[in-house]
Amino acid sequence: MKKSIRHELFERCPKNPILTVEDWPYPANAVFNAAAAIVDGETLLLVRVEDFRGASHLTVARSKDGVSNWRIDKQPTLAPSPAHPEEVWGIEDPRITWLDELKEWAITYTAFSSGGPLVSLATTKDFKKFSRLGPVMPPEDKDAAIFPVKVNGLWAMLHRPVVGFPHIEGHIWLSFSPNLKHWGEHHILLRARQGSWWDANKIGLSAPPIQTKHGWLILYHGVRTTASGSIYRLGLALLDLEKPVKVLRRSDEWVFGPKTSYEREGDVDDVVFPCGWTVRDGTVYMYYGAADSCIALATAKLKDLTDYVLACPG
Ligand code: M1P
Repeated sequence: MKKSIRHELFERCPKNPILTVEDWPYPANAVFNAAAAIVDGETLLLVRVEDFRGASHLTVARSKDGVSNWRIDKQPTLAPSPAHPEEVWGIEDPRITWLDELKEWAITYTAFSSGGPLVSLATTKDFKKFSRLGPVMPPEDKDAAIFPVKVNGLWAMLHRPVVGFPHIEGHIWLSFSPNLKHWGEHHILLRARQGSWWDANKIGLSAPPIQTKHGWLILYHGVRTTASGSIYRLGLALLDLEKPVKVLRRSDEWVFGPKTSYEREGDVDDVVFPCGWTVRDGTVYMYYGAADSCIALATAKLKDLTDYVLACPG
């Protein structure tokens, strides 16, 4: 039977995968799930690197065009700190946000503590020296990113706690803080759907929100459980610019999913997992971990994404 072909919003880079362990200056099992930002006119990826024990650390890779000629730090840029016991089993899946008010970058990441994965926060001005604020959400919580500007005088963070009752579920929450360290005013924002949906039971924020004139553009992953494992796919949503607790739109269909061999086969099959996207001249560069093994790139016009999400159900 012929499968129906539909228009895809994102176009895969012909050079995919753009970064693999073969490119790494030191031995590693996998490089994936990288945060992304434009720093000094270059693309900077903060890459999750998994070593041969299974623990992860973060390493910076820089490129002028965001596609090729990556310059990779010769050793881990941000490694788990013995002074931070919550990082005992590694640090994973960072997201980067520029906080103009503080003139520094905020990095949210998963710290794998002996009590489970939690959200930790660090700041940096140069991606060389980092100041840790420590855990900001207790386990199990992941997939966090900070908004670049305050909302009604407070910092805002999207994150994904997991609950185990009556069955395992993960929804995206929005919380607020006066100082980046202490978080409260927790709101459930985007619920995982149920039943046969592609984003049933567990979802999580992918890249940090992008500010557009129509609202905050949200990229999130949905996890579909099947007989042969999970499939990680991506959807879009739009939040109100002034009151991001209000979801204006949400895509019914996924907008990107595993298709190519590097997305379908790896340490964890059938995973596309972006932790960062950048915007250059109206084009969105989405950097994603493919099958928990390598890093790939797909691009889309920002206008196409906002047109699409504006046409989605309210
Ligand atoms: O293996 C797929 C992904 O699984 C986890 O994602 P989540 O908890 O959001 O479902 C993370 O371990 C992630 O790093 C990994 O890519």
